[in-house]
Order: sequence, then C-alpha cells, then structure tokens
Amino acid sequence: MSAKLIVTLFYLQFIFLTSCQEVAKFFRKDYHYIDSTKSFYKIHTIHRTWIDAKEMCDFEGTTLFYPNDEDEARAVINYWNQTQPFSYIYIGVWTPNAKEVFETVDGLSIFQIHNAWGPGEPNNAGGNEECVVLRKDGTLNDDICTQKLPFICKKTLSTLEWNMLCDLPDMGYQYNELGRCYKFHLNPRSWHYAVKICDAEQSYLAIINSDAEANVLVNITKNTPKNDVEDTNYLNGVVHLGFKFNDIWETIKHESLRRSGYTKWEVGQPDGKGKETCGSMFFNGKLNDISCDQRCFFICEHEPGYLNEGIGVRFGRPN
Ligand SMILES: [Ca+2]
Ligand SMILES: [Ca+2]
Ligand SMILES: [Ca+2]
Repeated sequence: MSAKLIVTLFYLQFIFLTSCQEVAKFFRKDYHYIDSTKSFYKIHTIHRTWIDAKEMCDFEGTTLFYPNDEDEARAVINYWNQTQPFSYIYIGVWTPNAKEVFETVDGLSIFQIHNAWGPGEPNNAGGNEECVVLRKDGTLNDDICTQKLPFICKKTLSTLEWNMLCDLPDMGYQYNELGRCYKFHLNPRSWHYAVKICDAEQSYLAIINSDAEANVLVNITKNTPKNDVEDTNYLNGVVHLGFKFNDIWETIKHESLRRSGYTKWEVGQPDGKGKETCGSMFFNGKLNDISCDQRCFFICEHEPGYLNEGIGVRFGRPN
C-alpha cells in the first residue's frame, strides 16, 4: 500500500469516526478525566523534587498541576482522596524570579489562581521555601523544592491534539512509509535519560530493524534542523538508539542485535573497550558504542497500535 493511500484511509477513518459518534474524553490510559474541569489528571506516586516533577509532566505533554480556582481544587482533591493516601503534593507554583513572588509554571501570578494559603503561610521558613505544596484540606504552603513529593500532571481537553496516523496525543511524531512513527529530540540527554523520556511519551528509544529503517532514521536526522540548538554540552554527529551491551549487544527489548535485523557498525566500532556500553548511530546510519553518560540527540519510536488502544478508545470501535 502506498503511503498516500494509507494517509487517505486514515483520514477517511477519522471523518467516519468523528462524524458517527462523539469523541471519547481520552488522553492517555494513565490519566483520569474530570468533567467539571474539562481536564485530565495523573497522580504521580513516585516522589520527585519539584523541578523533576515539572519536567516529568513536560515529558508526558502536560503541565504540573495547580488549581485554577476553589472548584478545581475541590474536584482534584476529591479524586486524590479516593485513590491516594498523601497529605500534600507539589503543585506548579514557584518563585522563579524573586523570593516570595509566586508564579505558576505557565507564568500566571498567584493572585490569578486558587491561593488559599494555610494559617501562617507563606512563611518562607529557613529562607529557602521557593516551591508550593497543596495540602489535603485545600490550603497552600510554601516549602523547599528539593524534598521528594508526589505531584499531579494536568492536561486540559481544549489543548488535546490527537496524532491520527501515529495513534498518539503527540503531534511531534512523524508517520512514515514503514508504518512507524518517530520523534527526533533536539534536547541532548544521556542514554538513560533518553530511555526515560521516550517511555514517558509512550514510546521507546528507537531500534533499527532493517536497512530501510536505518535509511528512514538517517533521513529524519538529515532533515531535522540541528544548528539552532543552544545547548553546546553534547556530542554532535550521533544519536542515541535503543540498544546496549549486556554481555552481548542487545536491544532494549532484549533481543540480540543480530536478531534485531541491523548490525552495521561504523568502521572501527565498537571501540569503547567496555567503557561505552550504550548504543548510538552516527548521522550516516552506522552504529557506534557510546558512553551512557554522553549527552546527545536521540530518536523515539512508536508503533501505531503499540498501546493497543488509542484510536479505538478515543473514537470508539465501529461495530
Ligand atoms: Ca511554609
Ligand atoms: Ca524499529
Ligand atoms: Ca564508539
């Protein structure tokens, strides 16, 4: 089937599904929709520092939650009480510009949102309380940013966009003729960090399974404008891929590289002599062993249908 035909079929399916039934309120399986606020929420039970919490929400294509008003605070705390034992959580309010000047992660003043401070708060205890927590009783407290706490990520229904071809709520993924989707990340990261980000995007660090797929990745790399990257602390000319050395070279799906379908190392590679145990690809498509701590670009891969839901859940399955 040609790529054009596939695109047309997906488009027709989209028209059919959207005209036949109301679109389900679906973002991701791990997010819960609250109708009164027209938004999706995920309570993160793995405790993180404030900055890591903010970043994790970014990776999931969402925002570190803060309550816009009392109604939202009540609705979200109600959901939290029904499902989790926590007494307080980080919210997306901090003091990025000056101490005691509280702003949301998207730049609103604390005066524009739900700002019911607890008794005696904010008090900037110890002079270093620069992040805000929401307590179970709906009140706020300024607190230190470096402790690890649970938090909530939020996505509003009005900002939700569905990538039909990739079956994913992320327009950064590009569909191609192999029936796969890829996203080239221009924020250089270590290999393990790259694995984490792809996972947060419901994808995985790309695995090359054929010469054709290598060509696709080479072309995506070639066509991605890489010169505007402000970060200079990274190794240029390579991208992290989803394989590593674990007694043998294997993919992150635990298949030996040989079985995965692509083993074209660059001449002289692997050359790390045990010090380069993570996998990468030169811009020309040839493989390279690399230090896992080395920061560089990376590519995430997503197979439509990987989540075994997506379009079906979002638009209903035609009978
Ligand atoms: Ca305080
Ligand atoms: Ca692949
Ligand atoms: Ca190497």
